[in-house]
Amino acid sequence: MSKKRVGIIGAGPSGLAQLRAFEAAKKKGLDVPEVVCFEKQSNWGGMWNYSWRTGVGKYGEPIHGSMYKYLWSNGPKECLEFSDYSFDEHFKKPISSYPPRPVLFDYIQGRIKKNNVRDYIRFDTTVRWVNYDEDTQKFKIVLDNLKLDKTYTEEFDYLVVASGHFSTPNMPYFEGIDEFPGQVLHAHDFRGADPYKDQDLLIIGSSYSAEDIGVQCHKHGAKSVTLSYRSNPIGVNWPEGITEVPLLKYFEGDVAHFKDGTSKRFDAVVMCTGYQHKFPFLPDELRLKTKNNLYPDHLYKGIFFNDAPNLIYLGMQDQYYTFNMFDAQAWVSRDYIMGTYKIPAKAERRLDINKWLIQNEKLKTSFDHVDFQSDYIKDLLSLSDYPDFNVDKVAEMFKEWLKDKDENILTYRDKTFQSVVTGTMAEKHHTEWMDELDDSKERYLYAEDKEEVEEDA
Ligand code: FAD
Ligand code: NA7
Repeated sequence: MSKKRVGIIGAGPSGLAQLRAFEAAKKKGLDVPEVVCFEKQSNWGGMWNYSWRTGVGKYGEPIHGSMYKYLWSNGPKECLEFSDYSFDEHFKKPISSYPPRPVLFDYIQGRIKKNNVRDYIRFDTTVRWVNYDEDTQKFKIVLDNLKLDKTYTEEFDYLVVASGHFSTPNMPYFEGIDEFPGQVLHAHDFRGADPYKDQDLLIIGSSYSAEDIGVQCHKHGAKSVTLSYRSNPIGVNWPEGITEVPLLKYFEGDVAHFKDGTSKRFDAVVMCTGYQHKFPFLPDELRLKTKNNLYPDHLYKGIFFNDAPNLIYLGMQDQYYTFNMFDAQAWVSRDYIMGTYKIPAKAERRLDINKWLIQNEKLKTSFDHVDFQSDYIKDLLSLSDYPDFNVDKVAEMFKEWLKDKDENILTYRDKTFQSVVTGTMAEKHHTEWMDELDDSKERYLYAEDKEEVEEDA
């Protein structure tokens, strides 16, 4: 009998987790299916693979990356640590709790470089369209080899969608914006604070991107940062130079008028207004339709598409947990594909989904959100052999992190946490975050050693 075939769309942290899960089974001597991963970029890492480009890439595909220069982890690394590949194993020494992007990118790659995972990935390949044949229960996938400009088709028994959901901007309209003389862009196209030095910057939104881009621009020398919220302000203790105001109503030239009757002149506008879950390669009946939330409807165990469970979505939730959640999902997905984890009938799956949706509706505070996603992780961990980790302790760290941010948004990244995987306490970074303008891996990992060498010489 020929081997079952599994197609994975995307080689970001979620797709790589799926590949790693199969590798782990193979190492145990199990007979794994044939796995192929399609990645439209030329390298792996998804969001963590920084792109200086905006708009379209060298082959004319929409740019996936939304990350920017000077991006430091926005949560403690101890909350996302792989439980089968620790930070200690990778870096061979304790590091701080909030590393910059290149350091986390290095960590993600360390685990997969140990295996031959790269051989399973077809880079520069976009998944253009998917057809599902109900009779044969096979997915027919139309692929574009971007380098060769060749279109071809392949068939799979299972399809894992790991294409991310922080890439297609949600871009609202505000009256008068068409006449605004300065730059207007979405966070997706923001590539770093440098252009906004000495500028008055308006940011729309009150979630992670608004907070992080606002604080980064403040740190790197913006004259003023004004954050405009629709529902709730971020409400932390803002330093002088950052203010929060209610929603923008309209522009008059370069002057923005807000709902509370106040107004101010701006040089540039960054829309930190979130992203759309967008799957242009999936037909209507297979497409996940959801907003950014902690439990998207139609996904059993947060991953199996209820109408066709051989279609598996990874990482589609709003995220407190990231890398370790993708892992926990990928291990369950693998066991389903390999037949060692059975799912119940559709109606029973619907009841389970409803149970989570009802709980999700009841959540009020950020602490509730953390507890909810922690419960979800525990549920996943109970279903596979992904190495257990102390989820309650991680939930506590998330709550500490939320409190730290409330207290001082400029210094929370100087705090340290203890790993639940190794017990190692993080080191303080050699430079306080507000004074550290260089986010390179070399400076982060070796600057201190270098200074010592220079002093000794
Ligand atoms: P992605 O990383 O988005 O990867 C999806 C992959 O799919 C990409 O490589 C893409 O090219 C590929 N793809 C998409 N469509 C196709 C197609 N049709 N064909 C082939 N390939 C395709 N998380 C944290 O834990 N800490 C942080 O500090 C943090 N900061 C963030 C900052 C920003 C600005 C953003 C946008 C996100 C941040 N995140 C952070 C969350 C981040 O999204 C996750 O850490 C992680 O990257 C999600 O992994 P993923 O594999 O699900 O998706
Ligand atoms: P989020 O977390 O989805 O937040 C989107 C924000 O945009 C949120 O504050 C919304 O306000 C706001 N929004 C959405 N539409 C509008 C309109 N029309 N007008 C004003 N404000 C609006 O996205 P982020 O980009 O912050 O974070 C996504 C990921 O990127 C995250 O994982 C980070 O790690 C980085 P609301 O509260 O709904 O009123």
